[in-house]
Amino acid sequence: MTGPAPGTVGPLSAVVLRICDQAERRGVAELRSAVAPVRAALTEPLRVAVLGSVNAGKSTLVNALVGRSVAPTRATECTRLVTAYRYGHPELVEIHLRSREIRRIPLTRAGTLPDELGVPTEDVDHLEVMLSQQVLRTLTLVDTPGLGSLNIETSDRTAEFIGASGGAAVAATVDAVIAVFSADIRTVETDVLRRFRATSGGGPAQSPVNAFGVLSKADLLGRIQDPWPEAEELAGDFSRRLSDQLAGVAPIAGLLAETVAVGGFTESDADAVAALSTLPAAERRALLRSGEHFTGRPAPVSGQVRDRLWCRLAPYGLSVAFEAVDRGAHGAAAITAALHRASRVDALHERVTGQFARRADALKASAALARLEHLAFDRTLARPDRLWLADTVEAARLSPELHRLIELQAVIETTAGEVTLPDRLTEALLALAERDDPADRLGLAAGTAPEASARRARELSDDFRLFAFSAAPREQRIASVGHRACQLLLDQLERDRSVGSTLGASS
Ligand SMILES: Nc1nc2c(ncn2[C@@H]2O[C@H](COP(=O)(O)OP(=O)(O)OP(=O)(O)O)[C@@H](O)[C@H]2O)c(=O)[nH]1
Ligand SMILES: [Mg+2]
Repeated sequence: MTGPAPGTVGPLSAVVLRICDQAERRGVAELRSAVAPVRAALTEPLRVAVLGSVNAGKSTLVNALVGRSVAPTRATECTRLVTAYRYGHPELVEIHLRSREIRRIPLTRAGTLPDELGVPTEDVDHLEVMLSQQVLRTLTLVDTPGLGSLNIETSDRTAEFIGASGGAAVAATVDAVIAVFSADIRTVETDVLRRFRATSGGGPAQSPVNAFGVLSKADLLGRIQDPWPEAEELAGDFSRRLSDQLAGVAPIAGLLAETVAVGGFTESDADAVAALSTLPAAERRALLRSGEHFTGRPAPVSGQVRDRLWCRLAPYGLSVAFEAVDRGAHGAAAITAALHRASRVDALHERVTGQFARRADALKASAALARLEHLAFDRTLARPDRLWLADTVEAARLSPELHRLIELQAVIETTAGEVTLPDRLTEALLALAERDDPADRLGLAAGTAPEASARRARELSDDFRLFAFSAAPREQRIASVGHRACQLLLDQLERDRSVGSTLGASS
């Protein structure tokens, strides 16, 4: 199986990987096999699960993110199975059976999942689909069966896979979650999200780092020409109601996003839209009233082509395309650019790259620590091993090496507006938590001399400390994180300096 080279493990994940190595060296078979999946997840790209109710638009969103219409968006056997899309050659489908056997079958000629697997779905644990899409080098996307499905087993598969069902947490291999909503929030979703949060390491007082929401099908809300005011209002409402479980909810037009991402709007589609645009405005509006109107009313484009346009763009996309042509857009590329903007998919990409991919190391390390912590309660392991795990994980959490996880959490709380620091300290905390080079972390130019960096670290450390004196408890806690980050950075600068002088002396 193709995964990233072990060398690409980030510094925080490396700390947790060392705990896994120590666990293996204890030489206890049960402990070793319990820790093996945690270890494996640390050496792979971040695993992000897309979950939500039946028909919410999950698979459409997965396709939009993968950049290929590979996940089925019609009811087939596969929509009832957890399916991970990951980077790998050659492209194929791995059927992971409950018996632990793995069968391999090809994708269809169109490069999609086959409708039938040739194995009863009850025997299948999950599917892993190897694809050569570049985006999967940094993220593995996991499509899940709809929560709240009439078929309880289908729904349970999702809960089990993301580790939200009771004791199965350790089996979970998901580091982060995108929750997809259509028009409402159902209890089953909030339950699963709450349990995911509990098993993935986020404390109740902290904002979620590893989960955000998408209000998909935003194009179906409000006016055809401009669904956004209603979509934003609803997304804002979801965001407030789920603020304990999600770092915000972004409205997007998922179907349009998929069409654009997979290059589904062609030159012949552009010609068809141009031909339809010649119709009077009132007739265009009448066409957009329903699928039957669009394909059935007299128009200078064949019914078959119109059917395809309706399926790929839906009324909102068509209205955007007409408007683009009215404004002089010509050809597939120009209309596609307008559709891309109109889908608001960039908000999703920003979250996926900003919140998830950029913080992959921290998210993976956090998820792995939480999994190890859960193992400490796993009664199938011997008591000494459980105690050892509990102590080792606790010590790691408090270690200077993993302080970055605490800093990151502090940033999330600050940027979510839950804690108010003076702007200069917010900026300083952000740089400390999110950057790598010591000078850069202190807001100084790259290549700044270590002495000047140390001076700045001391100043900043004092600034955080003095602010904490008169701050409210929450702010105090965040400021002390900033203070400790500065102190640890000072230690690092001292160490680097002494290594430098030793090297200087020996050369
Ligand atoms: N208009 C519109 N239709 C959408 C959008 N997203 C999905 N759909 C349609 O909604 C239907 C369901 O979409 P899927 O992506 O299969 O939904 P799902 O959540 O994966 O469904 P299950 O796997 O069966 O639970 C399909 O017909 C999609 O084309 C959207 O943003 N706008
Ligand atoms: Mg689906």
